[in-house]
Amino acid sequence: MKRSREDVSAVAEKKVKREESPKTSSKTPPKTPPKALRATTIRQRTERASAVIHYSGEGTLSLTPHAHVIVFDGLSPELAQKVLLELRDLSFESPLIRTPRGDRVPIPRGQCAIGDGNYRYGGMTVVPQPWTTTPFLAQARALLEERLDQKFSYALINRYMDGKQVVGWHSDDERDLEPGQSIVSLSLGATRKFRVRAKQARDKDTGERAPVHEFHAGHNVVIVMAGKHFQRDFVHTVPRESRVKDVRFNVTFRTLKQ
Ligand SMILES: O=C(O)CCC(=O)C(=O)O
Repeated sequence: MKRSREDVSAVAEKKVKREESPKTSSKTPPKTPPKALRATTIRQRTERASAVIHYSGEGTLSLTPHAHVIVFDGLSPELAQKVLLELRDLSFESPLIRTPRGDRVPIPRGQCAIGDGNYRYGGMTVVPQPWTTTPFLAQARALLEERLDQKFSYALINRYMDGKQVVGWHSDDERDLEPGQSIVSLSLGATRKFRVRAKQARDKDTGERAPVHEFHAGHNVVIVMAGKHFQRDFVHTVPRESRVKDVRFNVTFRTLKQ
């Protein structure tokens, strides 16, 4: 049966209401904005596609008791600018990655890493340079460690030259990462969309298509994927946006297994 736009919005709104109630679990990382993130618009796309729920501003969205998105303004404007300049000077590569069909294709963005150990994904190892290469990024790491009460040993850095460069739907659940730890994403440069949705595209009970939660990944915005089941239960993406003509850098701070 064809669903009207109002029907779908109402369903999505109900879901948002459920998600907006802030969780007080001690598992939620401390020192994060206490307020719940509010949906600003809800857009139904086609009958076949999920509703997209947009969020803006700072706050926490609890998707489940064990999966939260926390958004806040990251660094001082001065430090953000220094980190951006530092990242511009790094050299980036687009290595070949193995697709689910077994082909090997270059990733549609540039990539490099800073850190203390190796990180493997998609059949490749991303060998990092030491933290001393990027002293301002190391300073940013220290501030985020203090704020989120978590140690980060590795920073994967993505460079999107414009809106044609993307990262597809995926979760960061590789063996080399300490399970259940937050992954903290710092955006610098052009604003892009950052989307999250349940891995299971349809609700088990109702058969409804899972909504897509969309956040503005603007300059100096930090988006934390928190909670022990975030990467198990959710996927994320930075989709194509042909209108974006400027470069964006993204740093995801991660905790490697010891
Ligand atoms: O660019 C982003 O915001 C996301 C990057 C990402 O998903 C990743 O590095 O795994």
